[in-house]
Amino acid sequence: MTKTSLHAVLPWLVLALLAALVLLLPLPVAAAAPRARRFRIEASQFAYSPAVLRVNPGDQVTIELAPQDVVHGLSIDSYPVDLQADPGQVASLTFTADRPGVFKLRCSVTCGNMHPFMTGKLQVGPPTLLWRSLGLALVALAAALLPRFK
Ligand SMILES: [Cu+2]
Repeated sequence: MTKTSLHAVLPWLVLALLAALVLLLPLPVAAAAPRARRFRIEASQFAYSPAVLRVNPGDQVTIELAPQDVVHGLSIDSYPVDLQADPGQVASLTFTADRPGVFKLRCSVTCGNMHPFMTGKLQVGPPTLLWRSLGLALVALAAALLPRFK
């Protein structure tokens, strides 16, 4: 390999290495001690309030479902959570958030015509996918700018 071709290839190698690092490197997660978290979720046609629950992996999460108008339910994908309550009543349940990721909250009672859109989300741990996509976008930007600096 001549000196000039190495000079041309090297920046791309560095970028490829950076991209691999962004994808594979474990993120420095602040190791928070598991805590007890309690969420009172008010449900009404056709939304939850709050609709987004953020917890750390290992947290003991208690959910209180409090329907405001008609009977509503709440289930969480991949978690053994399924609550139902009448308006004015509260149903609650505690579970351990032992799976990191983002999981959908769904109403498990047909509560009206917009019922399928009654959703929310449980985010367990930091949004690593978001950070990795941002990192990749930066590497792609660097790659796009690279030829200009020759
Ligand atoms: Cu509902």
